[in-house]
Amino acid sequence: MWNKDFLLGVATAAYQIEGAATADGRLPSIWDTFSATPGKVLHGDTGDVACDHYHRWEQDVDLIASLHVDAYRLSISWPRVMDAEGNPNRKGLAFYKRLLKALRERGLKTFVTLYHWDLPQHLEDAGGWVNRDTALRFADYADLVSRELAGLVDAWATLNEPWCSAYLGYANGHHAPGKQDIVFATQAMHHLLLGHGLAVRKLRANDPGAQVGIVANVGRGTTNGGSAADRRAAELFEIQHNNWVLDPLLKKQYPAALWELWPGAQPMALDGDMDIIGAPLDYLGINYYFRTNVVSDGAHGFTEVPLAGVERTQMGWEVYPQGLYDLLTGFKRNYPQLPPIYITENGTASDDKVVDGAVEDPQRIAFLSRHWTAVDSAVKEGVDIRGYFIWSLMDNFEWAFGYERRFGIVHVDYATQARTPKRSAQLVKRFLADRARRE
Ligand code: PNW
Repeated sequence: MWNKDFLLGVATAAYQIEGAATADGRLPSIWDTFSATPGKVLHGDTGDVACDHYHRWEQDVDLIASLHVDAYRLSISWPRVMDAEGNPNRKGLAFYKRLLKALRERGLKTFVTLYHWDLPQHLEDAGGWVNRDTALRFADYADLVSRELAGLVDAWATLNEPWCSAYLGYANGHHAPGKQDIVFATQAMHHLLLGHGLAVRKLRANDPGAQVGIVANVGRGTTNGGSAADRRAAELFEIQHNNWVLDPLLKKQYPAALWELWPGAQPMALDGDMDIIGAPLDYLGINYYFRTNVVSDGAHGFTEVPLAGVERTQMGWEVYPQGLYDLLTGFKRNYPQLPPIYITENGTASDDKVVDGAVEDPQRIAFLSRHWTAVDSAVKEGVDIRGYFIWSLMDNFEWAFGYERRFGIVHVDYATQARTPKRSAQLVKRFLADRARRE
């Protein structure tokens, strides 16, 4: 797997790194509103400045190139490139054109996500993803961006992690817009997926040379309980996390078990929607972080019971590389239509220590190497995996956890915006230099 045909990259997202929240006519997004609402984000942190990447992008392109990675995954900020009437914001578009050209000049492949959670606030004010019209607005946005940036992108992704947008945004309220109603969440998911399908048509028409896909976060669910109900609970966990998104995309239907879990929460769908949603994909992006242990809740669902004595990260997430192997091989078994896969995110937050001026992150180094082994094993089992992106290039705004949780292989000192490659980044760089020598 470790040859230059298997892409190794680093990933970021617009709201998490760009800052410049009001520059050049950028409109507010739901994350500006959410992070400015007291109690929503740890320490009241916001993305107003973040890593100031909007102003420091040239230096950041140098940084990415210095790692010798093959590819860079970024996202476009919808409220930066389109005004409330749907007209282009030329300054915002020019930023991404400059950035993508610079990446291409360095020989980097570009993976561009259209929606990494920063919905324009004016669309949320009109109902957000619960409103079917947002799917149509998303297709307009995809149309604009793919006409403007055609030829500069190797692989488009429509959405990043629709599960997070729908469930964390509209059911448990941990993410923007902070709504708490499962009926909203299932409707939001349907419109996210519909928006995806409509956007796929625009991307293919406007940029025929690029790959078109979507990115889903997947979680492994297991149980330490002994009953059949507990085993069913673990299945339901995965149905709720993974199949809620993957079945519509790859089987053109929602898993029926969802409506046992959430009676009465079926979304309103129109004739033809599932065919739009299930349009063929060139690739599927998979983001994997951890395993969740569950038992039966005694009714039709599951309850999480954290396992004791396992290794956890700065997020409290269990380190469980086996889960990535289990999921990848399971998808190959269960989805005849499974397209080629890129691991579009994997990585860990850790509490790094500065020792003699170097940033030491031993937990991240072990995490990455164990997950690479899991991916390698899945490739050997015949799963078609074409690349792997580390989340993240650099420390950034970790959503509800603000700046306290650090996922970067490059350390960011937010007071000075100094970027310092951590030990993990040095290892990645050395690994890729060795690979280049072998080729
Ligand atoms: C992903 N969960 O978010 C996102 O794509 C990134 O922007 C983010 O920084 C990264 O993973 C680390 O969190 C997730 O609760 C957030 O299962 C929450 C979950 C999964 C992914």
